[in-house]
Formats: sequence, C-alpha cells, structure tokens
Amino acid sequence: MNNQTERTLVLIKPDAVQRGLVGDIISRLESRGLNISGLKIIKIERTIAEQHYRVHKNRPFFPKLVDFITSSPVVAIVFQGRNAVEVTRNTMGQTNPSEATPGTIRGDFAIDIGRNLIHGSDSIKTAEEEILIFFTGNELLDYEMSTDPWITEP
Ligand code: IDP
Ligand code: MG
Repeated sequence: MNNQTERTLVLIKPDAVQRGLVGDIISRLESRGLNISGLKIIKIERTIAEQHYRVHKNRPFFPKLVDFITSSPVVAIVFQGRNAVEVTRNTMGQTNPSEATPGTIRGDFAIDIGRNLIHGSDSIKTAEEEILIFFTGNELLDYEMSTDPWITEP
C-alpha cells in the first residue's frame, strides 16, 4: 500500500443480504475503483456487535441495532484504495436513507434509518479498529490490479 492508499470496513447488513442486494452494493464500490482486500459472510455474535457499535451504547436505538445486525448473516468486506474511507461513505449516502441523495446506495434502495443496508467506517482510525474486529492479518491481501494506473494517476 502506498501512503495515499487506505483500507475501510464495509458490512453489507442483514437487510441487504436478505433482499439480494449484495452483488449490487459490491459492484458500486468496485466500480468506483476500490479493490477487495478481504471478504467473508458471517453471522455476527452479540458481543462482537456490541463492541463494533460501542460508540452508540447509550443511544435509545442501541438494543434494536444490535438485535438487527445479529439477526441474519452479513457480508464483511475490507475495501482498499485511494481515499477509501471517504469514497465509501459518499457512495453509501446519508445515515437516514430518507435524506440520502439518489445515486447513493441508501438513496436508491432504502427509506428507513433502521434498515439502511450498509455500514462503512467513518474515519481512518475507526477503520483500523473495526477491521481488527472482523479480520485477521492473513485474511487481508495487498495486491496490484493491472487497472490501477487507469483508476488513480500514479
Ligand atoms: P452510519 O451507519 O451512517 O455511520 P451511525 O450514526 O454510526 O451511522 O449509526 C450507526 C447505525 O445505527 C446506523 O447505520 C443506523 O442503522 C442506526 N441508527 C443511527 N441512528 C439511528 C436512529 O436515530 N434510529 C434508529 N437507528 C439509528
Ligand atoms: Mg457510523
């Protein structure tokens, strides 16, 4: 990874998996030029969900959020690329899908804040912490794509 390359954690949430939107969501992020460094389908344990969402533990929606994210499998992905954190957040759209811009994942496929399809890390620091919750080092690959020079100016 060069010094402009970042990694970010994406969770394709249970609603998106159940609605058959996994391929579409991956495709949107892949098409922007992010590369998949790690990927797996998992059922999140309650203690892991509580750790992942610990910043929200005093919010009224916390119990329902943990119930939801542990209710059915999620697809966990580490995307890698230039400005991966910001690019992923912009592609996801606003937290509340009712306010999300059309053209974003949430703006095109969702209407309810409790069913907003996708998680993406909100900073480089958060990304580093969240990736460690879901992936071990040997599950993450750092590799060149022949298209890289056509995506980012070297
Ligand atoms: P983010 O997913 O866009 O980063 P956060 O503020 O980090 O949004 O909230 C984490 C998740 O908690 C959201 O994606 C959403 O599923 C849920 N959430 C946030 N705010 C509310 C709320 O006011 N009511 C219900 N669920 C919420
Ligand atoms: Mg967040």
